Amino acid sequence: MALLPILQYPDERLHTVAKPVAQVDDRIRRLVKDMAETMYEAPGVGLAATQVDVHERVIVIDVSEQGDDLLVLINPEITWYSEETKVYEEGCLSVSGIYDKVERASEVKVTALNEKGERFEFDADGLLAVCVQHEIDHLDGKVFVEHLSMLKQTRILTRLRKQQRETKKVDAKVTV
Ligand code: K1U
Ligand code: ZN
Repeated sequence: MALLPILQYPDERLHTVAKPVAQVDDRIRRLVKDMAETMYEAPGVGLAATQVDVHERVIVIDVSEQGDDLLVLINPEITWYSEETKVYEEGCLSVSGIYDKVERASEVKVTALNEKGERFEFDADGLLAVCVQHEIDHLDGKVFVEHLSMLKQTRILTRLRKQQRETKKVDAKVTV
């Protein structure tokens, strides 16, 4: 297994639209294992393949308290959104240190393939519904901050660019 580097916003590659998986084979199962290891180590409750620079429609999620209930979604599709919405304070492993409120459908119905390539369906609410919508946004090249106002997006970009400049300076000092 391997830990995969996670792309950091505003990396342009986060805006790539992922392609459907043509065949669920050992290559995809290896990607799923590496993504799960990367998500648990981060730690996070979800990860989309886009975030590790693989532009295929694969997601891993674990919203359980013990972190022992991995959900693998290959070629996921949301087939129904509730009219009722809910605001949740979201974070993102590709947007370090930024949390903000996003309004999304409070319940969704989802269809996807599992690691064996079998289709399954489920209903999601609560954090699972938020997470599925957040991760499918990643596969469509959208990062959660793009749900926020332009003013907030500008402030976030300024903060992240400053953080990234400072990290580069520290890295340069360490290598000297
Ligand atoms: O897609 C990602 O970057 C993962 C993201 C998923 C997510 C979280 C919350 C709302 C919407 C989507 C994260 O996992 S951010 C980290 C996080 O929420 C968390 C970390 C440790 C324990 C519990 C939660
Ligand atoms: Zn994210």
